[in-house]
Amino acid sequence: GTIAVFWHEGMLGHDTGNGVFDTGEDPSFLDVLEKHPENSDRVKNMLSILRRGPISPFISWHSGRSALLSELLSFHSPEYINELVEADKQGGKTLCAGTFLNPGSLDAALLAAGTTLSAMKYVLDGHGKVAYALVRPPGHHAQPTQADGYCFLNNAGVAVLLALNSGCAKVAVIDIDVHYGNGTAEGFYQSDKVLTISLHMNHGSWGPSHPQNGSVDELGEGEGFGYNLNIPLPNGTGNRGYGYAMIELVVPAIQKFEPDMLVLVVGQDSSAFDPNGRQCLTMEGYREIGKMVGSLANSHSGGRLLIIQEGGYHVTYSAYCLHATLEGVLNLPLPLLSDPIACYPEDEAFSVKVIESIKKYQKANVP
Ligand code: 6DK
Ligand code: ZN
Repeated sequence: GTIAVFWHEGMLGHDTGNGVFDTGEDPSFLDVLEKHPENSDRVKNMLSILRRGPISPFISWHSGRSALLSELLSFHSPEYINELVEADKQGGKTLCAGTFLNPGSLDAALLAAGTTLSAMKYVLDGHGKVAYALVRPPGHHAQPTQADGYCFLNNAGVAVLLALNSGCAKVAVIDIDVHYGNGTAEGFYQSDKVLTISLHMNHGSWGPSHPQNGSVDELGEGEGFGYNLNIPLPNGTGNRGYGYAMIELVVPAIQKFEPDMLVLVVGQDSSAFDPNGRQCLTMEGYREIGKMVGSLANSHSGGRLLIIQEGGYHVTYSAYCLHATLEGVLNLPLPLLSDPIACYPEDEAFSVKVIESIKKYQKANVP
């Protein structure tokens, strides 16, 4: 198979600036400020690894487009869209912590939403089975009536509504970004047509987890009760824990729901090297998740799968994890790209053995 990648250069025009963003600390202590984690470098590397990495023969390239304001109103309120348009006209505005609408930001956000719509339409029209929307700014925190956590427009939300309005009866969303996909969950909280599943950091153990909800008891409301599944996982869960959560929780939920369309909302901030996450996935874990999601699509949604980019802030490793995820989705028999940095032996006996041998050595040699 191949994956149709949708992209538009204009999304690079969202400039998030420099500062101390991960924790909100006072920047006056520091002489060297980092770029905002959600900067254009990260997607430039995602783009280039798909263009020039070993997966490139399996990729077809498609241009994204700008969303019309009217296309956003299925998910967002007219008042909120107006607020964005006004803020843009006035030269920009900070909408909430870490979420800056600067000149060029609204254009980029419209391109992200429109590019996601193009990718969804491509799959709906049957041009291909699997599409990937390489988009920024991200979307899964954006709620019907407000911006949140670097997100302005809910790219997944508008695409899901396009699917529902194009004859899909049921759509399932699996969100593996390290943060809770609260905006998407909220948009479909009362719907039994959209199953939203989010795997994310649980809260309380580490500061920058965002937002401060996403617990297991938030199951949806009214007709939507039982159609929002939250899977909050402890810091350090890693490949095996994510694999187990997929097999034990996600796979059965999708089997039961039988969606016509599957959406994978992907963030590489669940990786072991991400400044904004502590979940310790490596390329291997992403490859396995990709494999499972690809196989779920094949057995339940006629192979139809839309993948949407969200967070992922390590400028090198995010690109590598994206590559690994797409390898998994394609179910390629051998890894095409090896992991340049991860070494997380998960077998406890390994370190026990090493320590025992050091003990033995010291006993014999230290006077
Ligand atoms: N920081 C995302 O990866 C976005 O899910 C994550 C957004 C995290 C926001 C963390 C936050 C502060 C706190 C205080 C002051 C400034 C900044 F949407 C995705 F991009 F995918 O609130
Ligand atoms: Zn995230």
